[in-house]
Amino acid sequence: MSKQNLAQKIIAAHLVSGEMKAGEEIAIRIDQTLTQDSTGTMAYLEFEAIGIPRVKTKKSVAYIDHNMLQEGFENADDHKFIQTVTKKHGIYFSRPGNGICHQVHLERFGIPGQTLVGSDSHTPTGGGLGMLAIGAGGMDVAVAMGGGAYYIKMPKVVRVNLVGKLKSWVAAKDIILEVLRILTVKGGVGKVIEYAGEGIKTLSVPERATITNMGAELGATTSIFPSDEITLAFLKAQGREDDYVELKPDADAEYDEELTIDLSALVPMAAKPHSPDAVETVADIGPIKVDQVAIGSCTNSSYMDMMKVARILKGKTIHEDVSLVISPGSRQVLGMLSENGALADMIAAGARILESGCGPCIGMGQAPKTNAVSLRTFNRNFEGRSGTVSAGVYLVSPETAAISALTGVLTDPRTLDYTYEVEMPEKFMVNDNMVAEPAPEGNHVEVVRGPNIKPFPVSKPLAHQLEGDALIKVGDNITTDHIMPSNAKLLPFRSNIPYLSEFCLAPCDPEFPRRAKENGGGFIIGGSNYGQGSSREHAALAPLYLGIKAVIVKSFARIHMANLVNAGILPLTFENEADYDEISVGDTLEIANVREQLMAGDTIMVKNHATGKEFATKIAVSDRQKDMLFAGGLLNYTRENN
Ligand code: MIC
Ligand code: SF4
Repeated sequence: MSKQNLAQKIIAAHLVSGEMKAGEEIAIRIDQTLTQDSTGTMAYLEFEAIGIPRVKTKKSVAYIDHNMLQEGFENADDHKFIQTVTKKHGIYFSRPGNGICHQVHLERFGIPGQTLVGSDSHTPTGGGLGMLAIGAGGMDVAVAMGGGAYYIKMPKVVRVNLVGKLKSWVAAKDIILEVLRILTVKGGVGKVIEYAGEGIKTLSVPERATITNMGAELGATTSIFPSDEITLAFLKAQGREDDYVELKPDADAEYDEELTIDLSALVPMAAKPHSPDAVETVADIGPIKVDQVAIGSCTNSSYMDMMKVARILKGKTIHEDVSLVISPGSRQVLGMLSENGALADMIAAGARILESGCGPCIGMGQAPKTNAVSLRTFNRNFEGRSGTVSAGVYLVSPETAAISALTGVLTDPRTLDYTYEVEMPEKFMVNDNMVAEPAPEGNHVEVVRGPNIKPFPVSKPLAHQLEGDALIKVGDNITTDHIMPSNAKLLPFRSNIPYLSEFCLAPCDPEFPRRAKENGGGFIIGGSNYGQGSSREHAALAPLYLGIKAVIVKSFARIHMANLVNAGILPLTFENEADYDEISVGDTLEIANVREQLMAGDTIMVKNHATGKEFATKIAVSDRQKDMLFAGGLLNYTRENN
């Protein structure tokens, strides 16, 4: 078939079943998987439960990058479990300190044209290399590791046409912030964002990866760049030129939507608190006083980003009211900075250097002060995610972050009186000695399970009737950071759902977990784009543990909806959004003959006993997902069908 865009080409080459018609469920073969530690523990427990002895992918890698503080034994227990379970089952293990999963995967393992699913929403970083890289819940990754297909709705494909060239001190981050400004945090749902146009030739692979990484904030299925001579140069510098394949859309490829961005017209931008799409130019926001600057994360921690930061800081001292923390994305980056002296420039300027990991991005330390303004080069600025509820986080480029750390106020880097270009190194510092290979034969490896490793909750087959109270009613754009908060105190408990469930939806209503338990479960009511953000399946497993039977909202974010189905919880959307207004917390809701209703179609009628009215909801799931709901989730379904 000609006229295919790049996303369609890769999907077609991996298609297992389904029709490539937008909105239809398709199954694709998965070449690679990745996990990180905070979702990985659960993913490997699930992989064990499936009972397949050895992964069937071309390459699966487990990273340790999120839970790094080791305040108690819990994180270390998780690390040891992941290290041993991966050794046994054929998975590579990137040891703590080796770097952030997406950065290291891009450097060392990603291959153009291959498919990757990862138990982290920023897996699309691999799209910077021309991979079809998709974030998913841990159970989906476990199934993919076992050789099972990955199911998605065939996405629409949006062509983002880049023309022109960025001006000095305007960054790749400003491009994706502009896309977010235009499309918003819901604008990418059900879509792949494919970059094209002559402007892409001006962007290196790490810059492309910044853009595909933060495509997650659009709610997109993934984002992708072609694989071209720039990709080859990057792979060559990583000593991996053999992994290169050229990939581009057909000349006459068709797209569902198009958008053009003139790079030469862009200026430095910032996403204001508390949403990645609340974007304005740095100049328009003005010189607000800054308390903290954090540079790093899977969005902006490449060698090239860090070199720009070091150049800006060189010979200067950070403002006395600013705390500057820097976490280079990988050991490769940190090693190169330390070898060429850039690290010394950062330290001399007063930067606090953190280990290569997610760190403050997921609230693992460095919570800012009360009412702080924190500038971060990260991808999410949801309320409270920094660890300080009253803090306002602004998402900016490394260039804007570095100059603002010096001036103490939000500053446009174009005010610098010099320019600086970082050349792509001819050779990166390559050393894979912190990636442990799996055992050739896993049978003899003992999996170490410390006391922090708890079994995951098992759901029951779908009942005939669902009845319970509306336990909570929340508004639009509720994130998984609301549903299942993550911070330095909670992240160590990612394999302990009973404990985590006590904090479920607590940022919206601290009484929710108690109410859910006292009522023996019930319903969650929400607005649009419910569950945006992280891929953490804990945002479905904790509600499952609390007895949630269905979540009724105006619309869902993609990964969270899949996770609810995987957990056996009904994801329902109001047919008529006005019905949302008619429900109050405490109303008793009933779904009679739910199995029959589900069997019959996509409308599920819900009775509200408080108002006496019945209202219609929709369930946008495939037949396969219906079977999963009948079985009580993906694991039960997989066991039944093996
Ligand atoms: C995030 O950025 O929110 C995380 C932490 O990386 C999550 C994964 C998790 O919750 O463990 C994500 O993006 O999927
Ligand atoms: Fe880690 Fe932050 Fe990236 Fe999530 S977004 S993978 S927490 S660096």
